[in-house]
Amino acid sequence: MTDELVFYTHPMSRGRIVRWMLEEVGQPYRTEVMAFGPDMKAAAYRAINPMGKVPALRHGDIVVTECAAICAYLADAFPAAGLAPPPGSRLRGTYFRWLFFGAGPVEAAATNTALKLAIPPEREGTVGYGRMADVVGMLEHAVSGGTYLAGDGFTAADVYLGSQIGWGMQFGTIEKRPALEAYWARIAARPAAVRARAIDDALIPPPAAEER
Ligand SMILES: N[C@@H](CCC(=O)N[C@@H](CS)C(=O)NCC(=O)O)C(=O)O
Repeated sequence: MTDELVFYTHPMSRGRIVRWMLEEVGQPYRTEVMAFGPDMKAAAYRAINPMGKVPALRHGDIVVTECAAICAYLADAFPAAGLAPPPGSRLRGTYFRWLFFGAGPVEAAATNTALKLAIPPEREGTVGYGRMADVVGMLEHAVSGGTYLAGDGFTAADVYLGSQIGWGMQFGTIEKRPALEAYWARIAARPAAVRARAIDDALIPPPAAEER
């Protein structure tokens, strides 16, 4: 077993969140770019992620999938980067709150909005996110408590939920609000975020290479 970090991604995917996190962590990693379509669904890659989706991270013989889990894992695996409140800190409650709010309600609400799947008002009590207006209100609440989501320090929760806020506003799945825009402008300017965007932008294949 080695301790190598291998990052499976596509430059136009949620893998951009993990790239940002890896750049924040600052440890060496190797990127495996997976083409959408048959390669991603082939047995070789399903041995890494049976879902046949990106991103995935392999750290030695451990595989982590799911953007939020990968971000949280990296923060814990490399504590010197200071990307999570330390174990025992009550701020971990806030940190987990926003990580999981992103992975559950925000992800579902944004996907349903993108697909124009409307929740009938009488079923909002059944749906985990209730209604989009409340999700956006909650996001405003999350970014309004301080500079970052979990106290004064930037954490993996900012990488993950921040990415959903920023890209959600960009793609029109999350309504723009001044507090959300100000928060996104603040975190998207971080050197690691800028570096990550540049790396992924350079990896975007020309259209013909993606046609199958
Ligand atoms: N819940 C997963 C979502 C992963 C996902 O849906 N990835 C998309 C790209 S953003 C994908 O791999 N799509 C290709 C496919 O399903 O064939 C996460 O948060 O990591």
